Amino acid sequence: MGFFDLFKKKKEEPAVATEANSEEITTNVAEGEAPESEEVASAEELEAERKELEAGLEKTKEGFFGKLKRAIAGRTTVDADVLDDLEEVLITSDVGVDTTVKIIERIEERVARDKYMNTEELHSILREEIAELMEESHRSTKDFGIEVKEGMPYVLMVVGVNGAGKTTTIGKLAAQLTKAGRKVYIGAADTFRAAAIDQLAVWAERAGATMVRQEMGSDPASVAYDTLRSAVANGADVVLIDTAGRLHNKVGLMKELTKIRNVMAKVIPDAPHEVMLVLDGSTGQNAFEQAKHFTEATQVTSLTITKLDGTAKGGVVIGISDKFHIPVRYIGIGEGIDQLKMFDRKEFVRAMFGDAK
Ligand SMILES: Nc1nc2c(ncn2[C@@H]2O[C@H](COP(=O)(O)OP(=O)(O)OP(=O)(O)O)[C@@H](O)[C@H]2O)c(=O)[nH]1
Ligand SMILES: [Mg+2]
Repeated sequence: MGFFDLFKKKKEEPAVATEANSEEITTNVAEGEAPESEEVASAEELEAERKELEAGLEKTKEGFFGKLKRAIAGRTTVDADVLDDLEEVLITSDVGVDTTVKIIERIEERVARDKYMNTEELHSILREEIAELMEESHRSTKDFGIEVKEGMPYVLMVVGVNGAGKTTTIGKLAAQLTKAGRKVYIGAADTFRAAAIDQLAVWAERAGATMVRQEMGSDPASVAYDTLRSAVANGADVVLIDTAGRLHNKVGLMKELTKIRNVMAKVIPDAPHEVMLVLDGSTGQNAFEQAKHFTEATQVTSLTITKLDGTAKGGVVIGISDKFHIPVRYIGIGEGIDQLKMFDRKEFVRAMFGDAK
């Protein structure tokens, strides 16, 4: 659940025909009679959100804290041995070597400055340093963090390897946006296999979004073009473009993504407004490799890390965000439609460390 539950009345507008090969599927969503104004999340809702996030990150928290606890058991002050052990804890929690070194150096500086630091203080300093390393990505919780533009659809292209969770993330995101009263178009530009298009169609229907599709095997750029044309003609607020993740060869990937971007810019000159790389958090270090691969192939402007439920490798969120200087926009903590969360670095750290004492 998002922080805001907005059920604005969906506007009825006539569908405008898409290009020759495309088929447009609009789902009629049940129209809610809901308040027009934003509802501020209540304390109970906030608490429920926190509990859900904590549950989703439980394995990472257990792994990290279990190791940290063992590392500092019986020690009272933060000395070189404790720092060595902390370094190992961070690395084995998938934070990544570079970010671990950065964190250790910062703590060393503070120990040198403050002369004495007990192991309890270490917790609160770790929280501070970790939160600071990650970039804040959302200015507002309105529209699930998407900065919808007036008069032009906001175009978000989703990239990532096979199985990372792109289609699922698009479905969840579309659901949050339609719930916020936004008109959402989804482009099935992963034309690699029929099942991929059908899977997206199921999500689009659940979310109450309109999907634009072509035959399996057709040109992804052509699907993206048609989706944008149709979205503009029908006054959509947000366009989500699904892409195939099978092009492991960098040159091929670069060509494909560049082609899709270029045709979209023909319809909306500054599109795509966001290129979101979806990474499977449970792959740990592999997610770093994928981030490297994709950032070299195209300009990636945001990240979503999925499957953080069921893995102790959630430390990747910290390391990837720091290493690539790309903000994490969302995290996936389950397969359910409402199990995509807006990433908030303070809430993330809070879920990992618990409330400050
Ligand atoms: N537990 C869990 N599973 C997830 C999450 N996100 C996605 N999945 C699952 O991961 C699997 C792959 O997700 P897809 O969305 O199909 O991945 P994709 O990137 O579109 O894959 P391709 O279309 O094959 O490139 C599905 O079984 C999803 O249900 C998550 O946050 N948590
Ligand atoms: Mg997919």
